[in-house]
Amino acid sequence: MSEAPAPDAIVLRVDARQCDIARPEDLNASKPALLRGRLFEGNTEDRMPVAVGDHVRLTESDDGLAVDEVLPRRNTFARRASGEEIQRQLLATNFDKLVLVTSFGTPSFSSIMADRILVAASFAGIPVALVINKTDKAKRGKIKKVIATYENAGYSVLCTSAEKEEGITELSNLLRGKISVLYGLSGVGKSSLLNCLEPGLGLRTKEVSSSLKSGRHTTTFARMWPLEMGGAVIDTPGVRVFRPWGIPPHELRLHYPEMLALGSGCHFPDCTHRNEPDCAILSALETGELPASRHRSYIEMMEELESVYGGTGENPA
Ligand SMILES: Nc1nc2c(ncn2[C@@H]2O[C@H](COP(=O)(O)OP(=O)(O)O)[C@@H](O)[C@H]2O)c(=O)[nH]1
Ligand SMILES: [Mg+2]
Ligand SMILES: [Zn+2]
Repeated sequence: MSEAPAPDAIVLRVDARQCDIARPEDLNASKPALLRGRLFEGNTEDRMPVAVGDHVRLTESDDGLAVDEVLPRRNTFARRASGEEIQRQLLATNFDKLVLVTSFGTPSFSSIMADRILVAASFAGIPVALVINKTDKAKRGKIKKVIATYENAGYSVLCTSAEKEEGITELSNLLRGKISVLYGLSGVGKSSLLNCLEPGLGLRTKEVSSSLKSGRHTTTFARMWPLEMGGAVIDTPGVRVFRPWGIPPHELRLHYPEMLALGSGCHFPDCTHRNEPDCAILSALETGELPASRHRSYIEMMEELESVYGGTGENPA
């Protein structure tokens, strides 16, 4: 059987044994490609060695295209996979911006969930924007408090309503010309926002979700969609649990921008902001300068990371 190299491509979608790929200059021309068994060999860290956004080397044979090799990644966004083993689940790679979509109403805003994802983006070195959707579902005061918490922490925050078509121009400005990942709980309005943004694209995402609904065991898959205005978005299935991957516990505090700034006032340079004396973070909590929700999510994640990665992670055995 003849086998010849084919031009490198970008992965648009991945399922158990196969993926969809396209040449970077025409992301609309998607083709299926098999995943070679050797991609799985010797990789115990990842549940699935290929992710949306990967640049891959291909070969073409009578069986069609096959992925031979994943080229070096410029970044990876991942979480800890569910299950007994400590494994990484790659969510997307090689992209410019993570757009964390949250909402009021249903589902309601979860600061714990938001903070977990923001920390993971920071750990991956990926710029992030926070979108608060369904602003038509909440009182002004409630929204204002959330905006203040995250703007004061140093994040860029955008309020939208897909229902009232508010904030859509600002959202296009955020996405234009870049590769972005839309990430957040199921039902926050990711697909609806995409519909508002580019009706043609919205139709395609709708088709995808209805076909997946009718499938068996519907594991849903992330998918990259090229945007007419330039750039692309990776629409992701709803997430219910988000456990950060690979963050050494003592580094967690570096991924809360406002705590990093305030923490320079702590007595101990390696203060974990839990019960140390003269802790600037605990003082800021008392005065209300640091919102309780931010410290709460920090403590929760810290305990989780310590139980997974052991101790404070500072003196690995
Ligand atoms: N009231 C209101 N409902 C919205 C808004 N955006 C989306 N929805 C509704 O929320 C539900 C879930 O939206 P969908 O786009 O499928 O969420 P996804 O799972 O994040 O893609 C749908 O019934 C939408 O009509 C909004 O801004 N305001
Ligand atoms: Mg959706
Ligand atoms: Zn401290």
